[in-house]
Amino acid sequence: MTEHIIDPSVVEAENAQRAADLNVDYDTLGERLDRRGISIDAIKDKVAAFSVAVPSWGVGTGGTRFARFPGKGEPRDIFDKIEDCAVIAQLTQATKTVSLHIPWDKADPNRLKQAASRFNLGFDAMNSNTFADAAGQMQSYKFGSLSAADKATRDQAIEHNLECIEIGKTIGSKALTVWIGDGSNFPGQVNFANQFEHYLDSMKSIYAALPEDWRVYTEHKMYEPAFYSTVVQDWGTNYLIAKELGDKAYCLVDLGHHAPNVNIEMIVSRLAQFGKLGGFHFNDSKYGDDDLDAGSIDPYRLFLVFNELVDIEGRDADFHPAHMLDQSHNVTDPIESLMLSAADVQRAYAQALLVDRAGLKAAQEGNDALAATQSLRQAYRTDVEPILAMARMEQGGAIDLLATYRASGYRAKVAEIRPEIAAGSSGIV
Ligand SMILES: [Mn+2]
Repeated sequence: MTEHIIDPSVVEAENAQRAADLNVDYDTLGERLDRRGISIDAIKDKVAAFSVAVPSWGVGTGGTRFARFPGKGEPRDIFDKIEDCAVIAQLTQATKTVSLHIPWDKADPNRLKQAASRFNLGFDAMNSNTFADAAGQMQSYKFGSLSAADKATRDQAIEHNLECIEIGKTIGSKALTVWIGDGSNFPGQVNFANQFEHYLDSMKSIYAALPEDWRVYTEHKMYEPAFYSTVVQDWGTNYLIAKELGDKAYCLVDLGHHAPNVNIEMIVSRLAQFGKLGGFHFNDSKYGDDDLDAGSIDPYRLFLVFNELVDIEGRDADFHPAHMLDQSHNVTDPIESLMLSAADVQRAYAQALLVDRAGLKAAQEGNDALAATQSLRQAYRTDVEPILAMARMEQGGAIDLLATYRASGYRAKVAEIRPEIAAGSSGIV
């Protein structure tokens, strides 16, 4: 039986205050959608089946290069993090898996499995870390990891990824995500071709150790921490990697890892068309890789990404990209941010499901630009909140995420148990 961290009676009491209004709103929206030939229940069922993974590191306060300001009741270890993830899952009913970062979350794999199964949580992709030095490691990643000039450093980075796969096998993960910070800070510092060749050779060794039913996701990022050149800098290089490695290799798109104003939804379409779109890291940004909450800055872009995903789903029934939130929470309670972000990702999906695909196709083929774009805007402008709230309520989640979480007093309770952490001079990125 699934254990609940928030007493279900709290959720029920909060929902009881809002259920009557929700039923009216749901029926009203149902009638409106019915006029457009859309079954609200069918949309709700798809929304209910949708899940986005929570990254273990997301439940702690992030930080910037300048400072980190920890909140109250910060998780002390991976087991506290799993409990915070369980709260998010209980209230949203939209985050059924947790994604681990090694070595940050290193623990006895059997204990990890037990801890997650108490709350009926599964494990999403494993994330390796060769962008920072772990305590006691022999070689430093200061000048690179999988693409380092030094062979002993590359071997150590490969070995670390193999260890991530081993842990993942025990806890039931089915994928490895690799993001490296390798690159250079000065023109001439590295030879681009040699560096990329080292990277590909290292990735081939990792790929060879993947179990049959696993995938490897490589994640591109334009810049940072390397500020002149980055080895895996864009979707073009990422596609080359996935092609070079083989059928189990896919590209991962992090919404924040692109130049400003880049047409990300088009990248999504291109990668999917050639069978190499593996999944997403959802977040939002204003200027760069800001790791702000998904849908908080440009919700229309998030919708446009999901518009492509629904289009691809319609053409390929076997299309199952991995979804994960990848955010850094500096000024909010991470649990609150992650709950609302999960709901916003669901919202974009629900809105994309409302697009009149036949009408859109006819407008496109008839070169009616305005009718085509209007069919997207009509879907985007529909307030789908009653669909999301109904999907949550029916599964035991909260109609009002924020109000219910705050009424539960969870943060104050864990603050009593978990000791306060001193503010640091720099944070995780
Ligand atoms: Mn990411």
